[in-house]
Amino acid sequence: MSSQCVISLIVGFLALSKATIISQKYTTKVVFNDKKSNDELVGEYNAHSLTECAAMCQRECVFFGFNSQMKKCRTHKKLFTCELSDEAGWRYYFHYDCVFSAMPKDCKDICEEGQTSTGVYDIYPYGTITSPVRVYCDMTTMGGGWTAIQKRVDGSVSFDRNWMEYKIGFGSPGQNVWVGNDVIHQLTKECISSLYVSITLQNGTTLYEMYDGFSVSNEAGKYQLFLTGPATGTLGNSMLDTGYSWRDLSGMAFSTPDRDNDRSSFANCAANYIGGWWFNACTYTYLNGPWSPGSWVDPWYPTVRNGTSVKGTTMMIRRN
Ligand SMILES: [Ca+2]
Repeated sequence: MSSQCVISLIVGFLALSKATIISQKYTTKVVFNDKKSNDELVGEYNAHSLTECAAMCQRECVFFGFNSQMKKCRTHKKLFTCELSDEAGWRYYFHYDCVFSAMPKDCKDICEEGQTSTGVYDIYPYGTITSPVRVYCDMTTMGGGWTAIQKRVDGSVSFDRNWMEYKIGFGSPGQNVWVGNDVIHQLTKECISSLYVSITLQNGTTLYEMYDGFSVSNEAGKYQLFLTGPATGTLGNSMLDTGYSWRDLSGMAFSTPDRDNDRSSFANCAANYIGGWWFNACTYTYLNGPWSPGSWVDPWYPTVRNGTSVKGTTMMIRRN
């Protein structure tokens, strides 16, 4: 079944207006007439009424069918089907709450659904089915459920980008990617997340640092970074505790070569460092630099100095 088909079904549902509410959670609006789907059937039960049937649509149930003649009720895990066949007497209904909760808003939700494979998934951070974001989910590191906001595997994608490109994101999930500042804000605006940063060196060694608190404000707030500890790991706490207040990054606005929001009155850090970041004046940590070791200024001072050949980087977040 095509994804377009899935979307048209769901959009059709979202377009339903003024359905009669049985209870807070259910609508009597008939969505399929004399149609049946056995896709992701949870179970078939006896039910005297539509209300009783609706009440059987609990966890994992996204839509349900009631046959008033047979007094039967079917509950289904998913509505992702277009392969419907005729079956007399059945009417199908959506379960409001579950339609929305069935859409994972981040990789943590996908992990909690039981997905254990690291890879690329669609998430719905905006809560609407029409605006999915394709992301890389790490399901193994530190318990899994991490949404990658930045990843680099080689130098094939330039991170020397302007404000708009960092806003909407660029690259390909699972390869080289910046997920986009709007998405990062959306993912962190309601719940504080943890941040996991890693740098893999040419010899295969991976160093990491994990921060307990990470969130980013909206565009009007210049995607200001809020970062708190405690920090643990092998890279060192260079984003926060540098020993120089003009290098610490918490509270910094995001800057790109075309938007100097940094704390240096004489330098344009993003232009000098060739990429976007939460520059202070300027920084001791910088994951978005030019791939060439000669041009990439201190990815993570003092652990990974400039001139170090980097094999890969990752920035991932997970709701606390
Ligand atoms: Ca400046």
